[in-house]
Amino acid sequence: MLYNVGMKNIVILISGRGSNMQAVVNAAHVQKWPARIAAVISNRADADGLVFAQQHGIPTVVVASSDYATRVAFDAALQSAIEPFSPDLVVLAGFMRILTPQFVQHYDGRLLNIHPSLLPRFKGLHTHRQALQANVTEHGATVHLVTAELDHGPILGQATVPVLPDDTEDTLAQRVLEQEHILYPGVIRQILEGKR
Ligand code: NHR
Ligand code: GAR
Repeated sequence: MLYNVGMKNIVILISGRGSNMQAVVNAAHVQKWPARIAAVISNRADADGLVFAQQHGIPTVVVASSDYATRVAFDAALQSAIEPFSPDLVVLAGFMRILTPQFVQHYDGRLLNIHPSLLPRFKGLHTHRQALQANVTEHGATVHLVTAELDHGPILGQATVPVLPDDTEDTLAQRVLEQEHILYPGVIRQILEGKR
């Protein structure tokens, strides 16, 4: 295809399975977004999501966090890997490394995350366990802009699910994940359409 100047570039960062990345790739294709998934970048060489990206002709890059002694050095390498793709948006999709203020500042306003809880509740890791322990009746996921302070950035969208009496971490995580796959592409599409 000819290079299309109207196309925005999206770079997706993953650490594992990459099902949210797949949902974004599929929505971009099916809904004919004015955007290309320019690259999928993982901090782990064994991330399963890399296979899907390769099968879909998307450039992949591994920047192994284990190769870097400090967060600052890793984030500088990550930024160097991202920059050639001239991203309009950098999308965290199950990306498991806390990012330095320097990195976050560079992508200020262009860096998104999906977090598996109804922020501001249950920040950090093991959010489904946190929700079950707190005995909440509703749980869900949040898309937010990434700021230096973890899971504190401006909220762009949320999806809610019920917590059922027999839920385990796994059943709850699965119910939330199904909603993530609808929520994340929806919010990204709104941003591309200038509605946010
Ligand atoms: N970075 C900043 N600066 N701000 C945010 O809001 C970020 C971020 C990086 C990632 C995703 C986040 C989530 O949605 C995210 C938001 C990783 C950890 C974590 O503790 C916490 C939250 C999130 C991602 N990571 C460990 C670390 O020491 C490593 C854990 C592991 O490798 O398994 O980096 O939940
Ligand atoms: C998703 O539930 C995502 O919200 C969460 O991990 C899962 C990744 O799944 N993200 C975090 O916990 C970030 N710390 P995926 O790799 O299949 O998209």
